[in-house]
Amino acid sequence: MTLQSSPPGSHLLAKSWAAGGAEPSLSPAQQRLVVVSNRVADLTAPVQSGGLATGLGAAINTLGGVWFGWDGNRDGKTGGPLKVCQHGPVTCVGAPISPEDFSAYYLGFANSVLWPLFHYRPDLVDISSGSFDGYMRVNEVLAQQLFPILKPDDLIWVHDYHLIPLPSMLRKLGCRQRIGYFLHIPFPPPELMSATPHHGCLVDALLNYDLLGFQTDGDAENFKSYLRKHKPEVTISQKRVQTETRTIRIDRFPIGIDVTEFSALSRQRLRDTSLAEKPKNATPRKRIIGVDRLDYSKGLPERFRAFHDLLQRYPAHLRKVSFLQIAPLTRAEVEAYNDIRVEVEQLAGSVNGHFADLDWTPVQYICRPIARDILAPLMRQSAVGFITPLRDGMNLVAKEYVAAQDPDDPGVLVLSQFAGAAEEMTDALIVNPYDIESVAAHLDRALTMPLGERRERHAALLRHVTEFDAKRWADSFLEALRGD
Ligand code: GDG
Repeated sequence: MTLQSSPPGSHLLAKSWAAGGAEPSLSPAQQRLVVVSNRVADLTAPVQSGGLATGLGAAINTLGGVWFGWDGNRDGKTGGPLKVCQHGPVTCVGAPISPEDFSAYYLGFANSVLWPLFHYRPDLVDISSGSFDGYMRVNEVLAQQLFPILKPDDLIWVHDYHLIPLPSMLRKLGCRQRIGYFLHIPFPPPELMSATPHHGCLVDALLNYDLLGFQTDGDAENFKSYLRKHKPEVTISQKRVQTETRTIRIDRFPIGIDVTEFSALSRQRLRDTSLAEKPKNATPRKRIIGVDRLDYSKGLPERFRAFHDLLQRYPAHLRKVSFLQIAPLTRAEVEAYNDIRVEVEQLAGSVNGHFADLDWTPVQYICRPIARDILAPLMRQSAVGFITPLRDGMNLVAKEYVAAQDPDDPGVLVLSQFAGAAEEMTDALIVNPYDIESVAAHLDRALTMPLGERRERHAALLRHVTEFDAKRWADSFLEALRGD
């Protein structure tokens, strides 16, 4: 999910209660929101990163509620004592997971099977024995630990691919509350879904939810196509699926960002002068910026190749442009992530080796997280936001780049057609990331676009990002979950 600057879960250690012990004192609000995600968001962080924390933060702070998930530590005992911490009206509850279960559930089935398959990369799937069992076991224990905390009127909102089987386990325990699910990543077409081990069991589990939310219409359609092909017993209409026992609502809820917060952050002065300072007498250079977790789904090698092609075929940009790619490491224990790291480092080095001069380094590649209050002004200063994933559920960075721009002199967003965001952000320059020459041509167009066209495109994008922001995402999901 979204990246956090402090170790997730580290704030949960304030108090603990034994599993199965007395119920902790929770907010007295009538209908509480219970959010369940792989990790509990750090509600103590002064500025939350990403739409999940900001969107849900607003909703959960208004309704009051519980945020339940893994406590973020890797040396726990699955099923051991929960860690509880109160932040205003929100009770954060962290569950421990043992190193073996973490390996099977998180590194194994979630991130070596589901993540690559759902991002259309069956070639990167690594099915190790026991990973599915570990995935199911962790979901089962989480359900057992969550169930005693629930109140009859709770609204339960489960997030992402780590927790697909959770509702069937909760239902078995007797949970009758309304449960909604939001998938942050793409839902693949039926041919790929059916390549997922135990796909029938996973989809049966999804049919225990009351609401299934996807990022795009395409994802919701893929899910329904799978049902048409593999579950002929269910009745499917535009926004509903009827099983023998349940009516499930299906819809798209494109996630958004907190535009006001990010825009304000982008207007702050850069405090990291090493990134802001230009050498004396330097020619003014336009900056192209990319910000992504270092993940093979983000299309980084293709992006570096396109930048190389730009310099090769459009020499007018030589010495006048630089490309800053920020790509903090994630999931480093998964082999495919090491491979992509090596490849990206080689490509960054090769562009610089080819084109750099004593006073010009065309590529700046930073493989560590950069603080959010530096990231936002950097985006504002950049002439091009270069966001070209090979596949992405939504892509919040595309929305952050738009929010960060000066409306009087905005930069241009170059966006992959395979990001969920492309379904809505049609005023960006939409590119096919595999077509290197065409991406380079679009970069050239972005760098030379007249001010009038930049303003027009940006105004349309900003209107959209502002209307469909993080709060609207959370409010519309919860409204649908309540059945309003
Ligand atoms: C998943 C889906 C979907 C990145 N580097 C730094 C940093 N970030 C922040 C960005 C942005 C967030 O992390 C990344 O969000 P994305 O949406 O781009 O991507 P995923 O992490 O893959 O998220 C995705 C999302 O869930 C939400 O539903 O859009 O499709 O894959 O907020 O700014 N933040 C800081 N330093 C960094 O170096 N501070």
